Amino acid sequence: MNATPVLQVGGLLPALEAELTDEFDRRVYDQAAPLSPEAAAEIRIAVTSGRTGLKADLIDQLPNLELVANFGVGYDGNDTQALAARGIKLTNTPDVLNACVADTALGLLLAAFRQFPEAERFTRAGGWAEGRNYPLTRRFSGSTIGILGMGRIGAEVATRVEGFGCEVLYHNRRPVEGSSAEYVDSLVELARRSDALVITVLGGPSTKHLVNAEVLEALGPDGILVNVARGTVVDEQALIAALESDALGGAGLDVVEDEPNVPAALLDKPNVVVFPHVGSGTHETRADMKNLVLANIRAYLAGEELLTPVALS
Ligand code: 8YV
Repeated sequence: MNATPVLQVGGLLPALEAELTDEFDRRVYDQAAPLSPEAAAEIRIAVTSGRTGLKADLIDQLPNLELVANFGVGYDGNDTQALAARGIKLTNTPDVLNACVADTALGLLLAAFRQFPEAERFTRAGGWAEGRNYPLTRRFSGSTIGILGMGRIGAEVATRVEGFGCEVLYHNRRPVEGSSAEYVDSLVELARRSDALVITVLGGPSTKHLVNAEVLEALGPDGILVNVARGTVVDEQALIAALESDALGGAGLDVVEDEPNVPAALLDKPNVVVFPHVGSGTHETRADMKNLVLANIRAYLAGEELLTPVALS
């Protein structure tokens, strides 16, 4: 029996590419050499990552596309309207990465409140050996943490910061049943009441620039912004302006708007910490994500229910 063709769109985890090659007929989409109509017609299944995705022009070229398996919980790189219009199914990789992304949020909170990366650079640069003290920073334990997006990852962040004696508030479109954290129905109000605002909402058009100048102003000169979601959620120019005018206390970012290009204005500040989008980047979690992508494809081909379908409206 011939292996099922699977179209890879964008770079993937090497282990996932290897398993796609072993188990399926992996074909790599090359934007510079578009598929012939014959080759395009053979594709029922595509695999991509959250940040690359399938855009409408590619979806249009694939008349028999039935399933897009997305490596990542965020699927904002895909044109979901174009997929929904054709009834094409989409899967993502939720839950398996919650712990690592929440750990990353914790790392950024501690790094930004305490300026740990800058303090370490100070040691390496000889500042300590020269007899100088590193400037005092801000206490994280016991602070008030506002979570924008109390979903699965937000809930894991809440559990962790509670262990540090923090009070947790959150804002969502609707209150979350069973959450012990306090719901705040306005994002500006959440920012005003929080020492740090942690972003864990999905990316995409519905959350674009949700964290704008007004929200940053409400967070205030001692406030810290942490983003482990998507760079698009934050108005980056407003963030830079707030940092430059000391209207915001600091930021810890795992994501920026135009990855991997980090604005120079974010890199030269001791109170800003930028990670290279490593939220889910551990061997264990990436292996779990890979296995979930493959399990969804296998389930689809076996005519079984998808494990983690995305509800497309
Ligand atoms: C990955 C992510 O870095 O799950 C997501 O939405 O952003 C990350 O886990 C990404 O999908 C891999 O390219």
